[in-house]
Amino acid sequence: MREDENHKEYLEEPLHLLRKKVIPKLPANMQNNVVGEVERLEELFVDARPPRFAIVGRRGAGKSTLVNAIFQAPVAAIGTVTAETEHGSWHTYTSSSEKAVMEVLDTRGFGEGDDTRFQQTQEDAWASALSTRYPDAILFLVKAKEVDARVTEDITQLKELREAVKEKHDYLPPVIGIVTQVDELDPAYDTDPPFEEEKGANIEEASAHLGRMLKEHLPDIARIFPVCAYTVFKNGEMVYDRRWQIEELIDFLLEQLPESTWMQWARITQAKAIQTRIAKTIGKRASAITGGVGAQPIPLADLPFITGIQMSMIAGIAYVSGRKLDRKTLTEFLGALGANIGTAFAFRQLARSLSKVAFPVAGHAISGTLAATATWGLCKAAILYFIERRPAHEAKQAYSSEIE
Ligand SMILES: Nc1nc2c(ncn2[C@@H]2O[C@H](COP(=O)(O)OP(=O)(O)OP(=O)(O)O)[C@@H](O)[C@H]2O)c(=O)[nH]1
Ligand SMILES: [Mg+2]
Repeated sequence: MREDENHKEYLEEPLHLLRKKVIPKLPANMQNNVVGEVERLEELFVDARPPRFAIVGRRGAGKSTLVNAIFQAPVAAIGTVTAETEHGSWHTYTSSSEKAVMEVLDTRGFGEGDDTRFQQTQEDAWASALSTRYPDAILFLVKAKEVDARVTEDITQLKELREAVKEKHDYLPPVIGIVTQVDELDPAYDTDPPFEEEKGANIEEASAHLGRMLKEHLPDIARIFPVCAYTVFKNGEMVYDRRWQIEELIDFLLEQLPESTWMQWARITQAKAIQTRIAKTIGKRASAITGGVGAQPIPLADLPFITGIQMSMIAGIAYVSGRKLDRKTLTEFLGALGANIGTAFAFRQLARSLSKVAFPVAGHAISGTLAATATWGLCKAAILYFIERRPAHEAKQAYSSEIE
């Protein structure tokens, strides 16, 4: 797949080259620090995979609606990842542009007891659904108007699912309780967020109630979120938006997810705050690497490897913003900064020719401080350009003022 090849070329290879060519030459006492930072960037870039959730809740609880609200688009599950079982199977959700992917363990029949039409018991079904993968987190959805109806029975099943994950994968997924459809609570005339006053009080009461029930059985419950996920789409466009607390939920989920899923999460949610947060994380790590490598003067011959890390940082930030990983994306940005990138056509050549452009410094070597400063300046410029979608001259200005 083209996208995968580019992932290797732009995000993985520069780190690999640095490990192979530059790190072995560093003094032993510095190697550990730099390797540590490289590993942290590799977790984001090399181990990247889609986030996985178990979304559990009764029929009509609002599971599909929540997924749409997170994607800000009407997404349909396409295919199943593993063989469909009677109670649970993994579905892949993709945005229409197929730019972002999320995997969801759909637990049909949840809260409906053992249905005699099914051959498998709930436990067997989970065991087979969990044979290949596990959810990073479990979202437990309950309708606001039903928080006190038979929830205890559902919590028992929820615990079983969590234990099954623990048993099979030695991982105890965090559970987030989500009170859905809060707009349906009284008073009915108050239909538009932000829900305050009387409605706000009723929402708080419903959340507190679910919180108490859950804590009784799951003392380590991560958090309770009341949300409204209601949206209307026409021809793929959102024409009505009643979402409330979804951004807060998305933000909180980032912290529950492993870093290997962060880049996908940023693309799925298209939330600028999240994209910026992840871009800064990438930038800090890239700066630490380039600065660490250059704690003593960087020989000219090693400059392309430093530039390679900077380019992969820029590519990573562009990717997080929803852009493609390709040469066009990078050259567009470099052009905006006024870099003449000549005739280089492959990524590696690009780094080589850019190392002359990016550090127009006299002499035979540049310092690590300068390398780190330049990296951070490039990070700021890339955030402005790709995430904030500011014009080229503003990005250039941000870079210049950082290195002056
Ligand atoms: N007013 C309001 N309606 C909602 C909200 N979320 C979902 N709904 C409605 O509730 C109904 C059920 O929502 P779904 O998202 O289909 O529920 P589900 O859990 O996926 O249901 P199943 O797939 O059948 O198990 C739909 O008519 C939604 O439009 C909400 O926050 N507010
Ligand atoms: Mg559904």
